[in-house]
Amino acid sequence: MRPMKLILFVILVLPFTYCKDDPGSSFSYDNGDDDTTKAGELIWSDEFNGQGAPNTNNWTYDLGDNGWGNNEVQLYTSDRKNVRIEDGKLVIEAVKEDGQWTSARIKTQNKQTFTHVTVKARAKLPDGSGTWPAIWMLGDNFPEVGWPECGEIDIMEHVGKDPGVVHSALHTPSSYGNTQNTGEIEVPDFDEAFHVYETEWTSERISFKVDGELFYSYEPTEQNARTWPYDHPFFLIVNIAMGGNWGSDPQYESDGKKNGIDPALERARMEVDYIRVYAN
Ligand SMILES: [Ca+2]
Repeated sequence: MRPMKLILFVILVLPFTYCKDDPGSSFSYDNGDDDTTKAGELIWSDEFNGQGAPNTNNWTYDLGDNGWGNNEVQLYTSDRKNVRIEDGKLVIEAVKEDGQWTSARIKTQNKQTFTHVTVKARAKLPDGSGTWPAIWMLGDNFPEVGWPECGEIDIMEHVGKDPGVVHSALHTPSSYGNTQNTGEIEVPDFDEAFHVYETEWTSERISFKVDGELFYSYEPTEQNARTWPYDHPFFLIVNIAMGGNWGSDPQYESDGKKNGIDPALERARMEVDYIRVYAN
């Protein structure tokens, strides 16, 4: 290849095609890498600056009202009333209009994916029984292998019917749904203050912290496809579900559905100041 063509190839093509796959390395990610990243180094972030829609370099949408596998009641939209950048924050807001809940679920699928990284998300959560906000990750082979084979990492989940208790969990072929691989921590001012929800994911274990305080760690004694679907890229998801198998509050349910939401609730708002991803 002639030098000028080689330079153009390096500048234009390599950043989009290079995929780090070094088995001797303690970290990898597939969204462009200069091969000099050190543990603890910031490799990607969204600070949610600007106004309007989330950055399309990073985020795309899940849309619709199919219940999302959990009998959830909300309709996911990409409308600014449900998802927007405002005052340096990502705002996801579930809204009730004419009895119908709309909300948003955004994801970095096919845009930004990561393997063996630490994720820190600084967020303030919604209050209200029936809300179910989450910041989480799903294996990018989900379309091919399905769930739970792709693996799931729940960085933060909160159900408003049990206010002030933040949950983190892993879903794997060996334990999923009502998974045994879960931990929780009390965050009494979850809806009034920003806290840093953190997951440290290495090739050996996945640990969960709030404001730096470790409260759960998953480290199977034997790693195999059933216990450890965590050696491939994952994408990020941020959403507020309403009702659903876990979020629904039984005291407000009707017609035998998982639609238990405080009838006095009109809005539920989550704000995310940043999501930062670091090499491990
Ligand atoms: Ca910010």
